Amino acid sequence: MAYKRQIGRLPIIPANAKEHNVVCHYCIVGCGYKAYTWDARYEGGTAPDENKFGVDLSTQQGADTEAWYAPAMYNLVKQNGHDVHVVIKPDKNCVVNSGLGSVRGARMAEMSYSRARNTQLRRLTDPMVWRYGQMQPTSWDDALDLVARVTAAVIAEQGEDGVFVSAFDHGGAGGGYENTWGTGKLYFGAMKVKNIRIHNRPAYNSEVHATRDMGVGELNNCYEDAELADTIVAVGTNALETQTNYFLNHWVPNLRGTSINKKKAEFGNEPVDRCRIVIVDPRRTVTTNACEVEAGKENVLHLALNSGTDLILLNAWLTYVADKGWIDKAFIAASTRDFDSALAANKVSIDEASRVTGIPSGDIIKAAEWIAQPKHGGARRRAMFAYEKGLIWGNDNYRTNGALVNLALATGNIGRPGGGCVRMGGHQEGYSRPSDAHVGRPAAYVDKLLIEGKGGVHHIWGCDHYKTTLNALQFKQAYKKRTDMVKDAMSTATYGDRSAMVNAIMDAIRKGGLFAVDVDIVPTKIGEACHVLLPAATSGEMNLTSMNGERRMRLTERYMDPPGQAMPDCLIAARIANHMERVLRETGKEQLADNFRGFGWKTEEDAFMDGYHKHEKGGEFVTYARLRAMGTNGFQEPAVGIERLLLSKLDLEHLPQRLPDQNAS
Ligand SMILES: Nc1nc2c(c(=O)[nH]1)N[C@H]1C(S)=C(S)[C@@H](COP(=O)(O)OP(=O)(O)OC[C@H]3O[C@@H](n4cnc5c(=O)[nH]c(N)nc54)[C@H](O)[C@@H]3O)O[C@H]1N2
Ligand SMILES: Nc1nc2c(c(=O)[nH]1)N[C@H]1C(S)=C(S)[C@@H](COP(=O)(O)OP(=O)(O)OC[C@H]3O[C@@H](n4cnc5c(=O)[nH]c(N)nc54)[C@H](O)[C@@H]3O)O[C@H]1N2
Ligand code: SF4
Ligand SMILES: [Mo]
Repeated sequence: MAYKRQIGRLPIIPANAKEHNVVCHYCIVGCGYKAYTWDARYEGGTAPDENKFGVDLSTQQGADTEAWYAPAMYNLVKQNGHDVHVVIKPDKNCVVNSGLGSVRGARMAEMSYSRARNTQLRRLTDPMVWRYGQMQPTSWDDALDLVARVTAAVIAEQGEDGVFVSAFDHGGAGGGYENTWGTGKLYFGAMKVKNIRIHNRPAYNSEVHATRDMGVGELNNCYEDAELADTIVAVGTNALETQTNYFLNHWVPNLRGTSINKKKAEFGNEPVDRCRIVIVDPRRTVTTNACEVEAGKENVLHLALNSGTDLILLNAWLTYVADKGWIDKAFIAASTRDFDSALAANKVSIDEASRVTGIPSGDIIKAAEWIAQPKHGGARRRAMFAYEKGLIWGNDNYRTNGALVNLALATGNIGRPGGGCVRMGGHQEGYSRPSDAHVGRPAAYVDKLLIEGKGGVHHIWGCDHYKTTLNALQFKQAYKKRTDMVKDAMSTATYGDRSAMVNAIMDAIRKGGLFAVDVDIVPTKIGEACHVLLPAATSGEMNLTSMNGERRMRLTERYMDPPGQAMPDCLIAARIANHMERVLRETGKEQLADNFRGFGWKTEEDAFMDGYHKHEKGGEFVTYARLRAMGTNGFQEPAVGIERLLLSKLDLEHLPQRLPDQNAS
């Protein structure tokens, strides 16, 4: 972490500072920011025409002034090789956060690589290889030649199933449509890698299979729906801490009652009730406390269930609201199948639910009333269901997730204003890859296979099993042993003798060793076991597209240089492919080599145009230029109805009319 601010006074942003669109990469919410950069030799002045804010800074500013920034929002960085000041501050005009920052996003500048101010100096600046007993810096060509030769040799002996991969599948830093496409085209296009896992789970599968299998994509509403709901049902989500500005900017106004005019405008004569919230969480979280402060205790129901008992609670609610007739029969008939058998199969009494969950029966019933009892005049109550890791990482999450979707469907709360049954989300999203159908279901349990000694080479992209996998201790023990075998073998060969080196590595692999390559922005724990480290550029050091929890797609514009030789992940993937092609041709494997063509990208924009633009629904309408013009508000995916946002009449031709993509995870 960076605390050395070393500054007594912050420079004034000059009127002619460059302005870049930025989306905070730290979490799913994707708050809009602006990065201002200008030559380090100058600064603006206090006169209105001398500063970016256009106000007289020689006078005291008001309490809510925008003409201000905090030390954490400032740094001195490189841009095209020159020193520039950078200020990254929340964008008041972004509808996601309306100018709010958070303890994470508002430190983006301070958390940038700066040699002048000594921040983030632990960033990887050069490719590193294991050479004579330690990691040593080298060139891209040297490091990638080694990676390609070992990977090709493993494929020759074990086939592509010997190539193990761990890779982000999300947006934001260590992700984005550019980088998921780059890695995806490498492992699912050029190769058909089956032993692949995602950053946060040891297999290549969905976190929320059930909702998808039910035909309900997990990001099916807008942040604005939280302002319109009569009741919010929060299951296993601690939104104040983990989706901060979604909570503050869209839940709180409803909890406070200040979104009432929005509701009236949206729903006309429908009765407007005070927003209530049901929180299902074994712990009393800061979110629960904040809700009580904002909505009043009488409008907050915290159900501190026994952990892992959500399924029975959700089914008891479904049973109860159906018995009471508080269901949306027309919606059920038009949009669902087999409702009666679902109801019969999942019947649970309130008493039984109370016994298992430990929640008093009265509270379970009260919550059911808040969720589904019609409002006065018989109007349907609008409920928004939000869930995250407390449900997703629970045992039996398939059925639990399905039970929550059942309840939302039964009460007619999918695809309606003020409704939704949604993940709150983790990282941003940004999934664009060739088909993963060859992985199959159930997907390989990659970490277990690694523990069991399977695989010859492991490519890791922006994730750290040592810290975040299941059964981490056993994983570390097995992994260290296997990668140490290769390290010891490498020390027996002269580094400059590439074929002797590859032979030594392959000998160790045959005995159970594992060759590991880590692509990250900093040294990681699992990186300590690796033989090659490849330095990635991150958000702001490259142009990067992603979407947030309401499918809002934006472009973060590059505003600074990556450290040293670091490159965007998509270009690292492309260069690995180039080296694979070269090495395979050298050894006469022309056919295999041909698979690695099509990676001539020079920039991340090339990767975007090859991936998202060509392959995603409506992607043909999405370009960097258009995204830049759409600023920090961007548009909500899929790219249909984009005619309202497009720049010229010409753009109106051939509009696609398709449904949302279900690929993102
Ligand atoms: N014990 C425990 N384990 C957990 C969880 C938990 O709550 N407790 N949560 C689970 C969940 S939900 C998640 S999402 C995972 C998170 O686990 P990870 O995804 O492994 O963790 P992150 O910290 O998000 O990022 C991983 C790495 O990405 C690197 N990185 C950042 N930007 C870039 C970039 O632009 N390019 C590249 N190549 N790398 C980059 C960072 O330096 C970091 O080392 O953990 C899971 N595991
Ligand atoms: N500050 C910050 N924000 C982040 C992240 C971060 O690292 N730091 N990471 C991002 C990522 S990748 C993710 S996935 C999200 C995670 O966001 P959340 O899911 O909101 O966070 P968690 O703390 O993992 O879990 C939420 C709640 O689940 C509760 N819980 C535990 N067991 C059960 C249970 O059996 N039933 C129910 N109903 N609840 C239970 C816990 O008490 C906890 O309060 O956060 C994102 N935002
Ligand atoms: S809420 Fe999330 S996206 Fe917004 S500033 Fe905080 S960390 Fe960044
Ligand atoms: Mo996550």
